[in-house]
Amino acid sequence: MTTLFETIKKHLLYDSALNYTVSKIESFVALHNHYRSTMENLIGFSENLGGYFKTILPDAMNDLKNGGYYTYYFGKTRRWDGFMWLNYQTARLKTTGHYKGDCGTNTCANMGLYKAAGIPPLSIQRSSVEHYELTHNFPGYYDMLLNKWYAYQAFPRGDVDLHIYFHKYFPHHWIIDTEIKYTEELIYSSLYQGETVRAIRAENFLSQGIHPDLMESLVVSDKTHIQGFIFNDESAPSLIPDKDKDGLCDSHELELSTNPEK
Ligand SMILES: [Ca+2]
Repeated sequence: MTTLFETIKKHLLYDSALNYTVSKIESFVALHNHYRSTMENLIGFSENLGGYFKTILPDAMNDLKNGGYYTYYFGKTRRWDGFMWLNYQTARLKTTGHYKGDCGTNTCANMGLYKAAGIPPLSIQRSSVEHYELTHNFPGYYDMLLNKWYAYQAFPRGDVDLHIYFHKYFPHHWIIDTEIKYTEELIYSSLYQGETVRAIRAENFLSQGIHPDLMESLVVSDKTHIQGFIFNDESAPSLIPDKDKDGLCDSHELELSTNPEK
Protein backbone atom coordinates (compact mmCIF):
# COMPACT_ATOMS: atom_id res chain seq x y z
CA MET A 1 0.00 0.00 0.00
CA THR A 2 2.93 2.35 0.72
CA THR A 3 4.16 1.87 -2.85
CA LEU A 4 0.70 2.69 -4.16
CA PHE A 5 0.56 5.92 -2.13
CA GLU A 6 4.06 6.78 -3.35
CA THR A 7 3.00 6.11 -6.96
CA ILE A 8 0.02 8.46 -6.62
CA LYS A 9 2.27 11.15 -5.15
CA LYS A 10 5.29 10.70 -7.44
CA HIS A 11 3.26 10.73 -10.66
CA LEU A 12 0.87 13.49 -9.51
CA LEU A 13 -2.16 11.23 -10.03
CA TYR A 14 -4.30 12.91 -7.39
CA ASP A 15 -6.46 15.89 -8.24
CA SER A 16 -9.19 17.60 -6.24
CA ALA A 17 -11.60 16.79 -9.11
CA LEU A 18 -12.44 13.12 -8.67
CA ASN A 19 -13.11 12.29 -12.33
CA TYR A 20 -9.78 13.89 -13.27
CA THR A 21 -7.99 11.69 -10.70
CA VAL A 22 -9.70 8.64 -12.19
CA SER A 23 -8.70 9.58 -15.75
CA LYS A 24 -5.09 10.20 -14.69
CA ILE A 25 -4.89 6.83 -12.91
CA GLU A 26 -6.41 5.00 -15.91
CA SER A 27 -3.90 6.67 -18.27
CA PHE A 28 -1.00 5.88 -15.94
CA VAL A 29 -1.92 2.18 -15.77
CA ALA A 30 -2.47 1.94 -19.55
CA LEU A 31 0.93 3.56 -20.21
CA HIS A 32 2.72 1.37 -17.65
CA ASN A 33 1.29 -2.01 -18.64
CA HIS A 34 3.06 -4.41 -20.96
CA TYR A 35 -0.17 -5.84 -22.35
CA ARG A 36 -0.13 -9.63 -22.48
CA SER A 37 -3.17 -11.73 -23.22
CA THR A 38 -2.80 -15.33 -24.41
CA MET A 39 -0.81 -15.74 -27.65
CA GLU A 40 -4.02 -16.91 -29.36
CA ASN A 41 -5.77 -13.71 -28.30
CA LEU A 42 -2.81 -11.48 -29.22
CA ILE A 43 -2.64 -12.95 -32.74
CA GLY A 44 -6.43 -12.73 -33.11
CA PHE A 45 -6.56 -9.13 -31.84
CA SER A 46 -3.72 -8.13 -34.16
CA GLU A 47 -5.45 -9.66 -37.19
CA ASN A 48 -8.99 -8.56 -36.40
CA LEU A 49 -8.55 -5.26 -34.55
CA GLY A 50 -5.12 -4.07 -35.74
CA GLY A 51 -3.83 -0.71 -34.45
CA TYR A 52 -2.39 -0.93 -30.95
CA PHE A 53 -2.46 -4.74 -31.01
CA LYS A 54 -0.36 -4.85 -34.19
CA THR A 55 2.39 -2.91 -32.42
CA ILE A 56 2.51 -5.12 -29.32
CA LEU A 57 2.47 -8.49 -31.08
CA PRO A 58 6.21 -8.37 -32.13
CA ASP A 59 7.13 -7.34 -28.58
CA ALA A 60 5.12 -10.26 -27.16
CA MET A 61 6.67 -12.68 -29.69
CA ASN A 62 10.09 -11.59 -28.54
CA ASP A 63 9.06 -12.03 -24.92
CA LEU A 64 7.72 -15.50 -25.77
CA LYS A 65 11.04 -16.43 -27.43
CA ASN A 66 12.87 -15.40 -24.27
CA GLY A 67 10.76 -17.71 -22.12
CA GLY A 68 8.40 -15.10 -20.70
CA TYR A 69 5.13 -16.96 -21.39
CA TYR A 70 5.20 -19.24 -18.35
CA THR A 71 6.61 -18.50 -14.92
CA TYR A 72 6.70 -20.74 -11.86
CA TYR A 73 5.34 -18.68 -9.00
CA PHE A 74 3.63 -19.42 -5.70
CA GLY A 75 3.54 -23.21 -6.19
CA LYS A 76 2.24 -23.24 -9.75
CA THR A 77 3.30 -22.58 -13.35
CA ARG A 78 1.35 -19.57 -14.56
CA ARG A 79 0.89 -17.87 -17.93
CA TRP A 80 1.76 -14.16 -18.22
CA ASP A 81 -1.91 -13.16 -18.13
CA GLY A 82 -2.42 -15.04 -14.84
CA PHE A 83 -0.84 -12.66 -12.33
CA MET A 84 -3.77 -10.57 -11.21
CA TRP A 85 -2.48 -10.00 -7.70
CA LEU A 86 -1.94 -6.49 -6.49
CA ASN A 87 1.17 -7.33 -4.43
CA TYR A 88 2.79 -9.12 -7.36
CA GLN A 89 1.99 -6.37 -9.87
CA THR A 90 2.93 -3.52 -7.53
CA ALA A 91 6.30 -5.16 -6.83
CA ARG A 92 6.72 -5.56 -10.58
CA LEU A 93 5.95 -1.89 -11.19
CA LYS A 94 8.50 -0.93 -8.56
CA THR A 95 11.32 -3.11 -9.95
CA THR A 96 10.68 -2.95 -13.73
CA GLY A 97 8.54 0.19 -14.13
CA HIS A 98 5.70 -1.82 -15.66
CA TYR A 99 2.78 -4.05 -14.88
CA LYS A 100 2.40 -7.10 -17.09
CA GLY A 101 -0.82 -8.81 -18.08
CA ASP A 102 -4.21 -8.33 -19.70
CA CYS A 103 -7.33 -6.34 -18.80
CA GLY A 104 -7.68 -8.29 -15.52
CA THR A 105 -4.26 -7.03 -14.47
CA ASN A 106 -5.11 -3.54 -15.68
CA THR A 107 -8.28 -3.58 -13.54
CA CYS A 108 -6.41 -4.87 -10.50
CA ALA A 109 -3.77 -2.12 -10.86
CA ASN A 110 -6.40 0.58 -11.36
CA MET A 111 -8.38 -0.59 -8.33
CA GLY A 112 -5.28 -0.46 -6.13
CA LEU A 113 -4.47 3.09 -7.20
CA TYR A 114 -8.11 4.19 -6.85
CA LYS A 115 -7.99 2.95 -3.26
CA ALA A 116 -4.70 4.75 -2.61
CA ALA A 117 -6.33 7.96 -3.90
CA GLY A 118 -9.28 7.49 -1.51
CA ILE A 119 -11.73 6.27 -4.16
CA PRO A 120 -13.65 3.01 -3.53
CA PRO A 121 -13.19 0.70 -6.54
CA LEU A 122 -15.20 -2.02 -8.22
CA SER A 123 -14.46 -4.69 -10.82
CA ILE A 124 -16.89 -5.18 -13.72
CA GLN A 125 -16.73 -7.91 -16.36
CA ARG A 126 -18.44 -8.05 -19.71
CA SER A 127 -18.38 -10.94 -22.14
CA SER A 128 -19.96 -11.82 -25.46
CA VAL A 129 -20.48 -15.31 -26.80
CA GLU A 130 -20.51 -14.18 -30.45
CA HIS A 131 -17.79 -11.51 -30.29
CA TYR A 132 -14.89 -12.66 -28.15
CA GLU A 133 -13.02 -9.36 -28.63
CA LEU A 134 -15.78 -7.56 -26.70
CA THR A 135 -14.96 -9.57 -23.56
CA HIS A 136 -13.31 -7.20 -21.11
CA ASN A 137 -12.64 -6.61 -17.43
CA PHE A 138 -12.65 -2.97 -16.32
CA PRO A 139 -12.83 -0.93 -13.11
CA GLY A 140 -15.68 1.08 -11.67
CA TYR A 141 -15.44 3.76 -8.98
CA TYR A 142 -17.62 5.40 -6.37
CA ASP A 143 -18.24 9.13 -6.68
CA MET A 144 -18.92 10.27 -3.11
CA LEU A 145 -20.27 13.67 -4.21
CA LEU A 146 -22.82 12.24 -6.66
CA ASN A 147 -23.36 9.19 -4.43
CA LYS A 148 -23.22 6.78 -7.36
CA TRP A 149 -20.89 4.27 -8.98
CA TYR A 150 -19.49 4.94 -12.46
CA ALA A 151 -16.92 3.50 -14.87
CA TYR A 152 -14.36 5.53 -16.77
CA GLN A 153 -13.97 3.18 -19.73
CA ALA A 154 -16.64 3.39 -22.42
CA PHE A 155 -18.62 0.46 -23.79
CA PRO A 156 -18.20 -0.85 -27.33
CA ARG A 157 -20.79 0.25 -29.89
CA GLY A 158 -22.93 -2.31 -31.59
CA ASP A 159 -26.26 -4.05 -31.58
CA VAL A 160 -25.03 -6.93 -29.47
CA ASP A 161 -25.99 -8.71 -26.26
CA LEU A 162 -23.37 -8.63 -23.51
CA HIS A 163 -23.14 -10.58 -20.27
CA ILE A 164 -22.33 -7.98 -17.62
CA TYR A 165 -21.41 -9.04 -14.13
CA PHE A 166 -20.01 -7.49 -11.01
CA HIS A 167 -17.32 -8.97 -8.82
CA LYS A 168 -18.40 -9.62 -5.25
CA TYR A 169 -16.21 -9.13 -2.24
CA PHE A 170 -15.27 -12.44 -0.68
CA PRO A 171 -13.94 -13.28 2.75
CA HIS A 172 -11.37 -15.93 1.88
CA HIS A 173 -10.07 -17.48 -1.34
CA TRP A 174 -10.33 -21.02 0.08
CA ILE A 175 -14.06 -21.00 0.68
CA ILE A 176 -15.45 -19.82 -2.64
CA ASP A 177 -16.95 -21.54 -5.64
CA THR A 178 -15.25 -19.87 -8.61
CA GLU A 179 -17.26 -21.65 -11.29
CA ILE A 180 -19.44 -19.15 -13.15
CA LYS A 181 -22.91 -20.33 -14.15
CA TYR A 182 -24.75 -18.92 -17.15
CA THR A 183 -28.34 -19.03 -18.22
CA GLU A 184 -29.51 -17.01 -21.20
CA GLU A 185 -30.40 -14.09 -18.92
CA LEU A 186 -28.25 -14.50 -15.82
CA ILE A 187 -24.65 -14.96 -14.71
CA TYR A 188 -23.91 -16.02 -11.17
CA SER A 189 -21.51 -17.71 -8.79
CA SER A 190 -20.32 -17.00 -5.28
CA LEU A 191 -17.98 -14.44 -6.89
CA TYR A 192 -20.10 -12.80 -9.57
CA GLN A 193 -23.57 -11.50 -10.15
CA GLY A 194 -24.89 -10.31 -13.47
CA GLU A 195 -27.37 -10.25 -16.33
CA THR A 196 -27.42 -10.22 -20.11
CA VAL A 197 -28.26 -6.90 -21.73
CA ARG A 198 -27.91 -4.96 -25.00
CA ALA A 199 -24.59 -3.03 -25.18
CA ILE A 200 -26.23 0.41 -25.54
CA ARG A 201 -28.43 -0.24 -22.48
CA ALA A 202 -25.40 -1.28 -20.43
CA GLU A 203 -23.66 1.93 -21.43
CA ASN A 204 -26.69 4.01 -20.42
CA PHE A 205 -26.82 2.08 -17.13
CA LEU A 206 -23.25 3.05 -16.26
CA SER A 207 -23.45 6.62 -17.57
CA GLN A 208 -26.47 7.26 -15.33
CA GLY A 209 -24.48 5.85 -12.39
CA ILE A 210 -25.30 2.87 -10.17
CA HIS A 211 -27.21 3.60 -6.98
CA PRO A 212 -25.32 2.49 -3.83
CA ASP A 213 -28.31 0.39 -2.65
CA LEU A 214 -28.21 -1.60 -5.88
CA MET A 215 -24.44 -1.97 -5.60
CA GLU A 216 -24.83 -3.28 -2.06
CA SER A 217 -27.34 -5.87 -3.29
CA LEU A 218 -25.02 -6.86 -6.13
CA VAL A 219 -22.01 -7.51 -3.96
CA VAL A 220 -23.57 -9.00 -0.83
CA SER A 221 -26.74 -10.80 -1.94
CA ASP A 222 -28.08 -13.11 -4.65
CA LYS A 223 -31.06 -10.88 -5.50
CA THR A 224 -29.93 -10.57 -9.11
CA HIS A 225 -31.07 -14.12 -9.77
CA ILE A 226 -34.22 -12.34 -10.90
CA GLN A 227 -33.82 -10.95 -14.42
CA GLY A 228 -34.36 -7.19 -14.58
CA PHE A 229 -33.08 -6.59 -11.08
CA ILE A 230 -29.99 -4.87 -12.52
CA PHE A 231 -30.95 -3.85 -16.04
CA ASN A 232 -34.52 -2.67 -16.44
CA ASP A 233 -36.29 0.10 -18.39
CA GLU A 234 -35.55 2.65 -15.70
CA SER A 235 -31.94 1.75 -14.81
CA ALA A 236 -30.84 0.82 -18.33
CA PRO A 237 -33.04 2.54 -20.92
CA SER A 238 -32.25 2.28 -24.63
CA LEU A 239 -32.38 6.06 -24.71
CA ILE A 240 -31.72 8.20 -21.64
CA PRO A 241 -34.73 10.53 -21.29
CA ASP A 242 -33.98 14.26 -21.50
CA LYS A 243 -37.40 15.85 -22.07
CA ASP A 244 -36.21 19.48 -22.45
CA LYS A 245 -33.13 18.38 -24.42
CA ASP A 246 -30.71 20.56 -22.42
CA GLY A 247 -28.14 17.74 -22.04
CA LEU A 248 -29.05 16.97 -18.41
CA CYS A 249 -31.02 13.73 -18.23
CA ASP A 250 -34.39 13.72 -16.43
CA SER A 251 -33.16 11.66 -13.46
CA HIS A 252 -30.26 14.07 -12.85
CA GLU A 253 -32.60 17.04 -13.11
CA LEU A 254 -34.86 15.50 -10.46
CA GLU A 255 -31.85 14.99 -8.20
CA LEU A 256 -30.79 18.60 -8.77
CA SER A 257 -34.38 19.81 -8.16
CA THR A 258 -34.60 21.40 -11.58
CA ASN A 259 -37.56 20.88 -13.86
CA PRO A 260 -36.92 18.12 -16.44
CA GLU A 261 -39.81 19.47 -18.57
CA LYS A 262 -38.26 22.88 -19.35
CA1 LIG B 1 -32.97 17.86 -19.29
